[in-house]
Amino acid sequence: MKKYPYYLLVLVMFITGFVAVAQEIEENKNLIQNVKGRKLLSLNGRWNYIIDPYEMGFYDYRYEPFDQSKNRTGGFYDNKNQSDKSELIEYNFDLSPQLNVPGDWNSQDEKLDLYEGTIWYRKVFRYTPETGKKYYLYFGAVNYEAHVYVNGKKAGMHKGGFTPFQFDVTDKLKDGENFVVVKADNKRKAEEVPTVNTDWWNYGGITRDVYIVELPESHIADYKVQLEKGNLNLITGFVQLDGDRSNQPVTIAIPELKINTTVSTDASGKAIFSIQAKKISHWSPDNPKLYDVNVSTASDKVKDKIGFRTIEIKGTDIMLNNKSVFLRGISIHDENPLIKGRFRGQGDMRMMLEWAKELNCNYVRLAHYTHNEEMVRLADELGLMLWAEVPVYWTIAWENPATFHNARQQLTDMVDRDKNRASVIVWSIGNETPLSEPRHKFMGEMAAHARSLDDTRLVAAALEVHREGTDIIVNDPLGDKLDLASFNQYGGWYWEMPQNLHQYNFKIKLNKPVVITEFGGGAVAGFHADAETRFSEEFQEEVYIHQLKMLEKIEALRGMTPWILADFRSPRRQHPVFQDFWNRKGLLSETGQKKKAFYVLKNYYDKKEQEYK
Ligand code: GCB
Repeated sequence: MKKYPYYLLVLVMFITGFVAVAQEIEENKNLIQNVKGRKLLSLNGRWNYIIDPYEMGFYDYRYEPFDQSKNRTGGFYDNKNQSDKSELIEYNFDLSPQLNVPGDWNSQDEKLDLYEGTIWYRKVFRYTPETGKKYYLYFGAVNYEAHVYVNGKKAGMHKGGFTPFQFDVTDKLKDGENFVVVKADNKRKAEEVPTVNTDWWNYGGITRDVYIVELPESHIADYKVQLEKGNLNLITGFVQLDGDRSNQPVTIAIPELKINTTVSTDASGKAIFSIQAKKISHWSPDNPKLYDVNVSTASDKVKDKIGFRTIEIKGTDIMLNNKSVFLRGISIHDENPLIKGRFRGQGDMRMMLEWAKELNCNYVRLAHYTHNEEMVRLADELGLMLWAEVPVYWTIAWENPATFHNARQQLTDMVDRDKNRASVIVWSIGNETPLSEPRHKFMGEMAAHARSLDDTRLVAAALEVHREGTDIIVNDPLGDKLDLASFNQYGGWYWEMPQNLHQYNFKIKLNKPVVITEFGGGAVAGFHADAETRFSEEFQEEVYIHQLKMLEKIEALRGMTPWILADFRSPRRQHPVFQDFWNRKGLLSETGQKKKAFYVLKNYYDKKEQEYK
């Protein structure tokens, strides 16, 4: 890297408003690839918690933070207990109730159902760190802002509710009893990503796994092993070392393909490789083949399971391994309707993906933010292609540099984490973002960033549409920078009755494959009436029947992800009888009951499957 004078750098960062942000993400580099393939101590389980709506564990009564660097003690992260009976301490973790981690707090304590604010978590554990090793504290996700302390010392802070982060805690762990304290704050803010207004529940807390990761001092930090764009036989990628890194031999072995290649790292610790392979059994929904891949150095080794496939656009076709596919999809939130909460583990995720398979899907949209790594690995295993998305949703603060930086970081972290998963075929940079110049600039840069991170997948977004008379017009200028003509439209629900949709025609200015990212309507499972009665299963069924007829008129139609697999919770859905905080557009209810529209879509997908055989 070219060296600029320090003061110049600081000046530039200050002018662009990046100073605070740069500090926040300082420690969040080289996210550990394949964390579950590492030596771990799981910190999942019961954590004590303190609800702190006034943040008295963080600020004093003059609203000054208990700043460690100024030696101002008093924060809850001290995890104090009375040292004698007269000492005044106005909190106590030992005597506080417990929450399950992973898990949102809303679904675990009735009084937290609608809570938005700060909760302190504490976990005590025993550990024996060894000398000559590196230790990271790794979080799958915490919604939204997390301040993390180890044995009373700040490890770092992270913003963003759906992507993993880690802190180097090598010098903070000790032999014997240790404690981690997390301040998790899910207050919505206009300049954050997502912003204040969404159509999903703002589940708070430590919603994904927590681990202490032990690594050799010189270790494999990251790697990518994928097919070269457009080449079904060339495996390319890189390995990035941390610690002692330059001029190190790195071996990539795929025994089943008789591959065993050793390359050397450059001065930055990166080794790139390109390996000609013979007779790869390519990954697809019909053949979700995963290969054992071993990456090793003199001091470290890691094992992964990786599928190899190509995904490209050819005119208006989507080519999977050079064969045109139709994306028979469905949208999914990271929420188990049966427990009214975020997925807590593999079982919840498997249930959702098995429902998608029952619908005869080969594709799923993981809306509207990054889902669990486990979900993506399950899709690899079950043979489901994925649309993976960041929560750039609706009215983001387009002109705020820190907001852009945050969104871009979330995109980077998602791509970093999932770049080895064959199932992911689309990186989505956002959903239904209203047109304006600042938005075009923001989203244009996001698209370019996605491509610079990974050129082996498609880049897309749910674009804006509008209507003129009976024309549904898709001419969002962002479309030029994307691979798909993908958009949401709610004919038959938010506008027009289903029976009249046949009058409508699409005017799509993009010569690209058309993938409908959303359509749908709401129904209460078990509520039966005529097809004109809102919230009846028959009304929803009618929406699907007429939507599918209307969509079939689009010559370039190559897929869809109707909204949505299962009913989900949303504070925007207020009708006391039909909704009661549930968005009812699910094809399954919150008890897992299939609605009539489920079968309409399934029949359509059965036909499509035959068409594309
Ligand atoms: C949309 C949004 C989705 C909503 C859905 C609805 O366009 O993308 O997040 O939940 O509509 O139900 O209105």
